[in-house]
Amino acid sequence: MRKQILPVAACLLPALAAAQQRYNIVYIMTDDHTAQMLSAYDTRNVKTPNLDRIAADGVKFTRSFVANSLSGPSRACMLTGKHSHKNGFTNNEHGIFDGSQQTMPKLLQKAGYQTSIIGKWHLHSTPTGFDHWDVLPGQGDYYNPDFINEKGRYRVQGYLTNIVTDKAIKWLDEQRDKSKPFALFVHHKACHRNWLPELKYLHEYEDTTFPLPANFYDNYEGRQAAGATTMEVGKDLILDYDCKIYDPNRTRRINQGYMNMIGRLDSKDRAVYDFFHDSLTVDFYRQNLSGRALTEYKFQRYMRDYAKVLKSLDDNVGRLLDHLKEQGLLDNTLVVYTSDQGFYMGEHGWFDKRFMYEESFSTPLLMRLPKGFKTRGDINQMVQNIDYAPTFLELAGTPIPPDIQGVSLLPLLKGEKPKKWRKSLYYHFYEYPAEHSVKRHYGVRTERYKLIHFYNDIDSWELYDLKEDPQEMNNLYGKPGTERLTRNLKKELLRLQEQYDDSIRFRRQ
Ligand SMILES: [Ca+2]
Repeated sequence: MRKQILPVAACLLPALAAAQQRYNIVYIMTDDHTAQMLSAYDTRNVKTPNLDRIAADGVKFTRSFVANSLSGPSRACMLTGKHSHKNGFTNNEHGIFDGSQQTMPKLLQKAGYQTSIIGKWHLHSTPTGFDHWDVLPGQGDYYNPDFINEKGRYRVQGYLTNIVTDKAIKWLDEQRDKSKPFALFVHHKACHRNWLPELKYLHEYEDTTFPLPANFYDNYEGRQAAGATTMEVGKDLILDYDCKIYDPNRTRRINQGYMNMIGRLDSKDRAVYDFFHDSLTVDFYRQNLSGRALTEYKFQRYMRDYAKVLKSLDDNVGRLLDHLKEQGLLDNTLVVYTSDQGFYMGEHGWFDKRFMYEESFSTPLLMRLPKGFKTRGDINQMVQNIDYAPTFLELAGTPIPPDIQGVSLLPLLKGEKPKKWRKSLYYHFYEYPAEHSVKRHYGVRTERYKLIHFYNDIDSWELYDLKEDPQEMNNLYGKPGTERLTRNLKKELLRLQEQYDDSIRFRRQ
């Protein structure tokens, strides 16, 4: 039989068509952005209209969690689809991410994707698995930040959140190979401590008085680990470093780290910054605050600065969405918005994260789906950041390696109702002794209950009924009537520790 000879153009067409049909991924991850400060989740504090657009046009995960509520470890879980003990990056203080291991960006590259990461990295080793990387050294700076790429370290003038978005847009427009599908990771420093706002937003929210959470004056009764921390708004937020209050005459020693950060501003911008904060400081000393009045003053400063930083972030997410639309990319792209974990906005009297309590165990997760995915609204199944890697791999049409511990969310995005969806989540936090003194702990969360074991230099269990006690104030562990529930949760915890092959386990008594 004679072979049919196709014209050259026709031979190329299927390949071209296949490339065009493959979905792109734009993954936007912020730092310490919590659902209480995202109006698609919670309307009490701020409006985030651009983030809300992602939810309105797509889906909002209402039970979205991390595996380890801390920057580097959380990022490592996301990149590998594995819990901390498997990817090896358990804590920020002693961890260096082993970039030679299997990661989702590397697997996407193998599948023909072009990969790029811009912004915060915080895994200490050089990024691997990215065709293009342009990242912050360590935590990075809000003002006139330094970046590191393959050529070395350099400084960029401007406000970090704007610069990260500029770089993402530039990569999309000018630097990528447009014949390939892409995965772009846009990692913001916003809204990380110490919340330095874009100068144009210095005055935003200054007339807003944010409501105190109901458990702001928590006394930590029955919760030994919660009472041992150093992350209280009243005691532990630092007046100059965090609240930007300092003696206008500069006669007192000011935190050097803070001075270095604002010292990056050029003299004109520095004058604008100082003018605002000097007047704030004069007003602060005039009030002569103490006790609860001082604590609540710090709370308002914290909330306002966080909200200001968030405003620039929301603007920039809107700018990136608009750009994707203008370039005709939205129909073929999964846009993901998440944070590396949640955060306390005064709940339990705290700022920061780390605990397996809901505010910091949770993380916002919004997705705008490519054309053809009809699912909209809330997705209520329990999901975790180890699920992102398998989701992206399945979306890219490439196999999910069996050692990945997360589960692809694609069936949920397709509107399927999987009968065997997970019924419980595993969590493990390691960074202790360390800043904020949150004890090591692991735990299990089911739809309704949570069991946590704090260990290392403590042996303390906590049990919560999330339906009756969503703020986790009433530790039920050891209370009469909870014996069977506790037994079942311990069994489930052990099952998860075995399933995920975590060698640090409790011994069943
Ligand atoms: Ca973080």
